[in-house]
Amino acid sequence: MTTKPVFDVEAVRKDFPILNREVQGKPLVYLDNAATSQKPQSVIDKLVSYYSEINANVHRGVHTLSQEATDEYEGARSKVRKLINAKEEAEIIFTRGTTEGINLVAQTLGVQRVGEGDEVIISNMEHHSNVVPWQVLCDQIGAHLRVVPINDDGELLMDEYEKLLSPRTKLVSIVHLSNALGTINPVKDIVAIAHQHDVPVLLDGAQSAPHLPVDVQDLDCDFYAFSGHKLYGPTGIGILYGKRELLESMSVYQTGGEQIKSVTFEKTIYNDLPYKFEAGTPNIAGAIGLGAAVDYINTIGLDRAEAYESELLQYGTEQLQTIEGLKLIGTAQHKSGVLSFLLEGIHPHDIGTVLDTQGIAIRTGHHCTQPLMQRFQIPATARASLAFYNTKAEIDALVEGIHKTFEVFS
Ligand code: C6P
Repeated sequence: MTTKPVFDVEAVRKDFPILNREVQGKPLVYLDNAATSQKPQSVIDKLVSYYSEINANVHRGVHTLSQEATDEYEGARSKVRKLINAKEEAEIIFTRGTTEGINLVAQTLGVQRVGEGDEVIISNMEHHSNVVPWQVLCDQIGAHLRVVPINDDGELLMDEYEKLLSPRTKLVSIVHLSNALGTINPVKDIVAIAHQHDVPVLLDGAQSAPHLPVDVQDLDCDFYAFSGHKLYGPTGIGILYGKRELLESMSVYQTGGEQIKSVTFEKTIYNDLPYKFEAGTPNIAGAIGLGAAVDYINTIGLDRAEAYESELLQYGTEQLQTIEGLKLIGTAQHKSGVLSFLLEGIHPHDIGTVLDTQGIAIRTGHHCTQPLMQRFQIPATARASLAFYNTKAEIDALVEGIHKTFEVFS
């Protein structure tokens, strides 16, 4: 008989120094992980050791420091490749984050593939970072955005998606895990259906990379973009995965040092992948810190983290549902750790303010998904978002904080 592996959350919490601090005289309850996650000591130490022992520019120097920095930087690329099971390091491009990855694809492949009167498909639950770059592209070219609708639980209407695909469709870009609802979309099916029409698919992995094991070859997506800072790594670093043949066919995004092979005043020959898309001195420390975050995640195991987070989500959902006057927004069958809610008669910003007095950090607002808020005819929600270092006791604190909020406004 095999026993279920126990997830030792108290041991995990010791790896995150910030979780020891107090806010407004109360122990910090950090439930804003979808905005950015906290960093383990190993990532913090890696950043300090990079700057105190190695700091040098990469791919440029023959001196020892530059070579060490290059080895660490390229080592991080390799760790990310393994994490998402890309075929080769050449398919892993360092960016500033999800937003930059999507803009990169829109302004390269998008400009090349999408013509006047063509269509780009997104969904009603996209983050602004997966709306605006496509809107800009469509405006530039005279193309049109098509939007997959969702039901009241916050699930994509897959029949409508299939109906939207036509010979005019040139790209599909869909979020894997919704930051505002927690919905996990059936992205493997979305990709397979688009491919029947020879349409490439970009997946916005900002929220899925930190919470679900991701295998880009299994998903068969053409692009997958995510951010280091939500994956327990530093800010200002992210990843765009792309299939080699597409990346090779794409024009350049930014130009300058690093991304060239040779330059004369008459002609420039661009560098090979992935450097073709990494113009200028990159965020070396950020990439190396992200590599350390991947090492850390591997010690936890994303599959174990996912199982634990889904147990927390179930507990949190049950607890919140017991509160009279609370309405959950985002009740998909297939969900990850996001609890978006409304309290009758209280503006979400006021909920956030009262919870902060209790040391509880949540996000309130439209979560950069205004079209989604319009779909639900609400201005904002209060959102608690979970990570594997959260506990049931913290959910209990949230529930208590919500009761307190009702008291304050009664
Ligand atoms: N969502 C949130 O609180 P950047 O800013 O580039 O790291 O990530 C943008 C982004 C793109 N897609 C999704 C699904 C996201 O959730 C985010 C970031 C944060 O929900 C900040 S708005």
